[in-house]
Formats: sequence, structure tokens, C-alpha cells
Amino acid sequence: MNRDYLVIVPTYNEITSIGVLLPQLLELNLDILIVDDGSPDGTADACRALGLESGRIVVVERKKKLGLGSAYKAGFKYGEDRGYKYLIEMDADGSHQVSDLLSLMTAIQEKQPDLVIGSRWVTGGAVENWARRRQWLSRSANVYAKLLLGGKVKDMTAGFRIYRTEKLIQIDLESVKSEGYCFQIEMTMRMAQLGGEILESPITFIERKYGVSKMSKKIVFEAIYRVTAWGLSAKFRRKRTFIATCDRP
Ligand SMILES: Nc1nc2c(ncn2[C@@H]2O[C@H](COP(=O)(O)OP(=O)(O)OP(=O)(O)O)[C@@H](O)[C@H]2O)c(=O)[nH]1
Ligand SMILES: [Mg+2]
Repeated sequence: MNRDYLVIVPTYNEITSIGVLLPQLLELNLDILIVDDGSPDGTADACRALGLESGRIVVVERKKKLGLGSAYKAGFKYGEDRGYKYLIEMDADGSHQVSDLLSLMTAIQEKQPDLVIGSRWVTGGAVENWARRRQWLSRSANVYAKLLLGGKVKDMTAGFRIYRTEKLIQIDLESVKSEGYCFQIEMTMRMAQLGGEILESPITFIERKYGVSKMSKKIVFEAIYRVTAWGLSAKFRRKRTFIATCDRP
């Protein structure tokens, strides 16, 4: 059976969370690709075991931790090569809800944007159990990115998204260098530069219950450095980094 949707889930030491997420995803009409970076806790084996019966879970196992950006690029390449119409990004840690995934799928089907972003910072969006410091970090990262890059997107760092593959293939992924959550900012910027239509749809983001966050100072500094460089270079060339983006309600 040819399915339209491939959900790409990058994992690093998510054995407990993935055991909760995969059975829920298997209830939906989609295929699942796990990109695991040699998790010492056995996440990859657990995913294979969970997928045995359905045959709908593929695990790509890389030898070492290579970063979120590179995991998604590998996943996109896999999905593009196999002709999926839509490619979904979703965290394994339980922060992204399957109920919200259904509304993102409805949004992309009905409104046909090139990218739908599950957004915490639009009307109707929310975060649960997130420490103030994390909320502040996410909001500041978005304010800073918007200040330097322009555009209308309110949650550029969000990692819960659906791309229309037809448009995604226009992005030269080889030249996308961001590794951490800056990858999400860069992909949003690239999509906008190509004139892609971007829609934000509200989600409730829930702090993980199991495992540990991979957020680090290095990841934060990467975002500050790259966003500043893109913003300044656009200003220098008197060019807006973002081309008009659309965020229809
Ligand atoms: N394959 C792979 N997956 C990763 C890597 N880093 C993080 N992940 C996964 O990417 C997803 C998001 O990582 P989190 O640790 O939740 O980081 P985050 O969502 O940016 O940060 P929090 O807000 O603290 O949750 C999770 O499913 C991780 O397991 C990596 O280097 N390689
Ligand atoms: Mg997370």
C-alpha cells in the first residue's frame, strides 16, 4: 500500500518515550522512519521490535551522535527517494502529541501550504510543564530570529512540522549546515526564500516525562551565531532574508 505520509523521528536515548509514541503512531495511516544515532540505551532495537508486526517502522541506525539537522536530512532523503507526498518531523520525547499531528495533517490537506508548523506561540498554542527558563529561551530565540530575519513566522524553532515533498526537494539540503534546533530556523528561512507558503497551526507542547533533553549551550550558541550571520549578511546586501511568507489563520 502506498502511503502519503512518512513521519521521521530522530532518536538519541529515547527508549521509554519511543515505547509510548510508536503504538500511537501505528494507529494512523502513515509510515515511520526512526533515525537513531547509536543510542547506548538500545532505542533502535526497541523500535525494530515494535515495528516487526506492522512492517511500517524502518530504523536507520547511524554509528554516532551526528546531530538533529543531519538526522532530518537523512530522513528527508529517504522520504524523497521513496516518493512520499508529505514528510513529517516529530520528536520522540513525548513533547509532540499525536492528537496535534492529526490537526497538522488536516491543515496541510485542506489548505495545501508547502510547510505547516506546529506552533506554540500562535493563538491556541500552549506549553505544559516547561520551566520558565525554557519558555524564555524559546521565546527569545524566536524574537531574535524574527528581528534579524524578518517574516511572520512566530515559532521558527518548532520541530513539529509537515513539509510538502514537492517543495522540500527544491531546498539544497547539502548546503544546509545547521545541526541543533537552528536547523528548524534555517529550513524555515530556506522555505520562505523559495517563496514557499508557510502556515502555523497551534499545538500544545508538553515537557518530556522520560529521558533527558539534548539541548546544550553549544546548540544555543550555534543558533545565535548563524542567525546573526544570516541577518547581517542580508542587511549588508540590502536584501531581506525572508521573502514574503504567508501565515493564514
Ligand atoms: N538521531 C538523533 N536524534 C537526536 C539528536 N539530538 C536530539 N535528537 C532527538 O531529537 C528530538 C529532540 O531532542 P530533545 O532532546 O527533545 O531536544 P529539544 O526538543 O530541542 O529540547 P527540549 O526542549 O529540552 O526537549 C528527540 O527525539 C531526540 O531524541 C541527535 O544528535 N541525533
Ligand atoms: Mg524535546
